[in-house]
Amino acid sequence: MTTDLLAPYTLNDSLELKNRVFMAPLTRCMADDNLVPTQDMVEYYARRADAGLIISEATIIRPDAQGYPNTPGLFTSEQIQGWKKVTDAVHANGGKMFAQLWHVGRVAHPHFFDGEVLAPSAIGVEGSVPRMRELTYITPKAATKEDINSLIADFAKAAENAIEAGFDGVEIHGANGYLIDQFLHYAANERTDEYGQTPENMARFAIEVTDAVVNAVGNERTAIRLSPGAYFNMEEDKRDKAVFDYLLAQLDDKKLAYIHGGIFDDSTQFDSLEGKTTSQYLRANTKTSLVGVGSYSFDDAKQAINNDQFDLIAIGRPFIANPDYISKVANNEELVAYSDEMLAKLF
Ligand code: FNR
Ligand code: 8K6
Repeated sequence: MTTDLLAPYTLNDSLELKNRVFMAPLTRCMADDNLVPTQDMVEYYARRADAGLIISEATIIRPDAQGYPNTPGLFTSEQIQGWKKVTDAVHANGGKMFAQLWHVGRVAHPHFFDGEVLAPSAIGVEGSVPRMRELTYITPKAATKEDINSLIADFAKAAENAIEAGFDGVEIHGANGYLIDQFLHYAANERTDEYGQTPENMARFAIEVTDAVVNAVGNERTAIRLSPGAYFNMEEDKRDKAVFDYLLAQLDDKKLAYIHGGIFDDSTQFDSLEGKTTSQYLRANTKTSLVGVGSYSFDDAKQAINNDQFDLIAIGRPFIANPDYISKVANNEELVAYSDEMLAKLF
């Protein structure tokens, strides 16, 4: 029997979804200068409420989490009220929405805030901020134990704020070379304390953040995105796999809503994952509901789910190009092709 991706689906007996197609988190850099969601953002998300679950664009947990212009936040009451308008509009259209909680770590830039750039270790990235190429990345400060405790507390606080803002849950952004991912890869983590050197230690920050968020909002409302293969602002290292093996085994006990791969093209095979793709590796190492992503067409996603490669699919760029993605694929209508120029405005 083939699975109908567009039929209602109950995730973990707790979250009723209209279908198995998520809108992937997509940074748009369109919040106002106080990092508050705008009316255009309300309408942009409301137009996409036919997705089974919308995952918000990555949303910063506190000021020093910022690495790109006008990315929204979830740490002021104004930002919470702004997001409430978004979630109300999505709910009014019958949709559901999780907030993606973000700290960019060493990819932050002090242009955006007063203070230091924090990361696991004082290892910088090459290059400069997208859209603001004059801002060259700086060498971060290795977070102290006190910094780490405050980061964990601020992830939990942002999760609470997300629920206050009307989100149905949160996805911890543990992927794509940002703060949590920096702890998980040897290329960015040279710590010699209990957060470095061994898989158990390198997974500790991700686990502590997850535990704090679960404690704040509940396991069924907590998900995490992970990039076991390094591909964005990160160098691959064959030792990384043992860190993810350990982390995934620990996460399984927490009964999270889902695990979501972080990758642009899921046909990418990683040497560090013994030649596996992101979804192949994750499927083999977690029992948690798995969301696949990365350059999938609807038909390819259907086939992958029918082959039991993952349970749900997240669609990114096609959802930018087609606000009515779900009705188009349901009716076999042709999709508008995505192009980078579409990032210039919300529609
Ligand atoms: C992204 N992606 C991304 N990922 C994430 O975890 N948080 C984010 O905020 C963003 N922002 C973002 C912006 C833009 C413009 C693009 C194109 C991508 C990655 C995204 O969620 C997804 O993994 C990829 O786009 C691959 O899926 P598609 O687009 O091939 O379906
Ligand atoms: C849209 C501007 C703000 C940037 C937000 C960060 C999200 C990433 C945007 C796309 C970057 C593409 C990088 C793809 C790397 C693939 C390497 C194989």
